[in-house]
Amino acid sequence: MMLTLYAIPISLYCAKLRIVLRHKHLDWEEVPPPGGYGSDEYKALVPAGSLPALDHDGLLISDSEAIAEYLDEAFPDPPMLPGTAQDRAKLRELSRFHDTRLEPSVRALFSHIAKSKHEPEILESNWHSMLVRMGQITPLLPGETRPLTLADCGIPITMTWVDVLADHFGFADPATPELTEYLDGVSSHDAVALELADYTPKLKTWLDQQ
Ligand SMILES: N[C@@H](CCC(=O)N[C@@H](CS)C(=O)NCC(=O)O)C(=O)O
Repeated sequence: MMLTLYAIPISLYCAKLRIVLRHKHLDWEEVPPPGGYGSDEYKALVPAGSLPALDHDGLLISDSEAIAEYLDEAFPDPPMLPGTAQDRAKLRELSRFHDTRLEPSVRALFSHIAKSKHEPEILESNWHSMLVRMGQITPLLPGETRPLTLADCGIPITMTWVDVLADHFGFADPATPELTEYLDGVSSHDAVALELADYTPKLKTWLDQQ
């Protein structure tokens, strides 16, 4: 059995998937996209050219959420979408909100990293849009600590970006008490703690180089 993850170290959605792989105690090989990020060679494998993608014994899957759900079905122990149909629907709601709303609002800040001083008004406006999304995700968060689920793998990585970007742009740390409590809870899982310990210094080094 062979799991190959097409990834680059700094990619947020690749880090999300490493949390799933770690939590399921799976061995995987990580390789950069053949031909480089955005290459035609990689687009022959993944038409959108997006990262991550997973090759499981010849089955190639892209999109982190499709991959995460596949891993949960192919390697069900421990289950990461547990409970009733209702419980799973709420977990998917949180996970999709992260992928389609919160993370893109953070991604919209990336273009300011190298030129933050040149467009302060647009930066402020994008930062505000991100704060709105953070406010909207808060009521979707579980109020109590629970086993790690698929919905808990992207949020700690995105919030690590928010943390280092706040520092980079000189904004106050925007995490709400509810988000902080939630992040403390998910970080108590080894898979999250190990990934954050590996990922955060790499992210900071990358940011310092921009
Ligand atoms: N919804 C996709 C988004 C993946 C994504 O945006 N990946 C970034 C790297 S973190 C990327 O590949 N961006 C370049 C592109 O989409 O062409 C997923 O969950 O896999």
